[in-house]
Amino acid sequence: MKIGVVCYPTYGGSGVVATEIGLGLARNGHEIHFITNARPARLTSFAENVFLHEVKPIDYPLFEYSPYETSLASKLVDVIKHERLDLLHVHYAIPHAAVAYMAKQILASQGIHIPIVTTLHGTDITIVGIDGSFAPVVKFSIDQSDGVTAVSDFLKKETREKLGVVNDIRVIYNFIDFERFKKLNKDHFKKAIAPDGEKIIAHTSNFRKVKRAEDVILAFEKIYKKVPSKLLMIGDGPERSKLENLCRQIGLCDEIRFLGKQNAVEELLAISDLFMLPSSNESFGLAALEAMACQIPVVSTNVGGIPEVNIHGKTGFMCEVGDIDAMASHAISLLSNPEMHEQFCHNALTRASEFDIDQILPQYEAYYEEVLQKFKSKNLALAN
Ligand code: GMT
Repeated sequence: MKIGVVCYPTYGGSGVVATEIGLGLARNGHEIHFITNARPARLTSFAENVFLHEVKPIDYPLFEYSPYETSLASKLVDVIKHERLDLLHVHYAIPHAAVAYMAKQILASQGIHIPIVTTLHGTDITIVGIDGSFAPVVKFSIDQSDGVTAVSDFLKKETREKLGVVNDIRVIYNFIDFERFKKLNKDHFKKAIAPDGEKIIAHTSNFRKVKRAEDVILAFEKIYKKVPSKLLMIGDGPERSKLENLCRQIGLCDEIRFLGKQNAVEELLAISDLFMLPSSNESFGLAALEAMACQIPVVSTNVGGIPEVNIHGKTGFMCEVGDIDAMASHAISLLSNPEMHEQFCHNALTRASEFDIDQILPQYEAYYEEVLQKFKSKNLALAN
């Protein structure tokens, strides 16, 4: 199949998932065309069957903001027509589902018909999508997609309830590539960060408000009093300077390291003993799954799709949003009980194996086939 993939090229979860699906499909022999405004962060080297088409919006003095949607729609028309794509898969509904719909209509006027699959990732529904300034367009474009997937049951329900979407939604979970995310021996690296055998706690995110990364620091303040430990804050985003100030206020700058955006997250996870995800909402929690694949237990909140990934009392613990005492107390018990910790590490890996890319990728391939068949039958019926 020749498949177009539209996504955000950044370090965010949706871009990562989109890129990994594309690369996996290319390995399976499909021809993949990424259509994005920059090279996706995870598209690091040349891959056979993979093509990149960059969208470059034009600058004109009249525009306060260059109309990216118009440039993307035009690029989609061009790529779909000239590369003869069979299907277009857009990740993150805003604005991709609406732009895909526009491109599809333009192409239909030229006798070219292509089905659109939209994958919902989370904030495109839960935060941005339900905002009144976006909702009608988001709902319409999801309902007009030929196939819709969501990364968790939670997100499927939320899309129905909060946006009133009536289109069928298939849940296809996010996944993990065990070639990359696995327990690695990085003892020399661990020694550099924790020279006296301190425990290492990790948090990865884009430091947006929804991640509540300050709760990681406040919980760490409590953990540190009981267990000699270090905290790794991986990633970057709008809340970072506030977080750094908080570390200064509590006097733990030497114990908390801000590492910025990292390509090889797995190397940092390899030296960690615990992962914390205190988000106020999370449609899936890919960062937690990546930690679990590296055999790290997770202390998280119990919101959104997280309970579909982290199992309370087995692979980690879940707490109410903002319950810093509970997060700290679960972390302390895990870090100070080696037998329990070892059992949880084992359970984390077992659970993560259920999300192996080799199990999930065929679900996308089967779904594409299903959507294509339905699309062809519908077009045939319309033509007769
Ligand atoms: O977490 C973010 O803010 C980034 C966002 C994205 O779309 O890039 O992540 C969402 O999609 C990920 C991949 O499907 C999910 O694992 C995250 O849970 C989800 N984030 C939220 O729902 C807050």
